[in-house]
Amino acid sequence: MHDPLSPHRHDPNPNPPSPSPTFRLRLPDGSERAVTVADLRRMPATTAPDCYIVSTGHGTSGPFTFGGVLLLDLLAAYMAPDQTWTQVEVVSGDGFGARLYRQELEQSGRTAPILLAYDIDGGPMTRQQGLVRLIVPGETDDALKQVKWLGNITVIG
Ligand SMILES: Nc1nc2c(c(=O)[nH]1)N[C@H]1C(S)=C(S)[C@@H](COP(=O)(O)O)O[C@H]1N2
Ligand SMILES: [Mo]
Repeated sequence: MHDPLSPHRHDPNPNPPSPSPTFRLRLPDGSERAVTVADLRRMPATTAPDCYIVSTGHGTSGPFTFGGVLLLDLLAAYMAPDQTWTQVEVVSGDGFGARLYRQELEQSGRTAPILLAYDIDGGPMTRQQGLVRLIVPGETDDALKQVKWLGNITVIG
């Protein structure tokens, strides 16, 4: 099977792999949690305005305002502050993934916030639209980091 994290050109898949937006979070200590949209909505919310999805399949769409949780805030909610980690793998249920390095996450800060998005333009994103979707506002390379339908997030120590 194709490694979801290796470089890929990809025709964007319009079809959610399953009805459920719950995803699994795997931590460096080997523990696993199921994370629901309700869990995300209880965490601090962050908004990313003026986002474009630069699609290889159907051209650029946007601008969109995405709302959700900073990936860094999710990690802070589930990991001890002294936990060592270097990178995060984000993979969808349909086998599409992106790897994010700690430096990229920390440098994007709040100007180009890297989000797990559940809202789009002020309302809830549908599963069809990508719920829960990784949004990397600084990425314009064929939308290869704008992962729809998060299935697993693995934090590497
Ligand atoms: N889960 C998943 N996410 C994905 C893809 C995919 O096939 N599956 N395709 C990517 C690519 S290559 C593009 S261009 C965009 C398309 O996003 P859109 O359908 O919202 O326009 O989604 C990205 N995220
Ligand atoms: Mo793409």
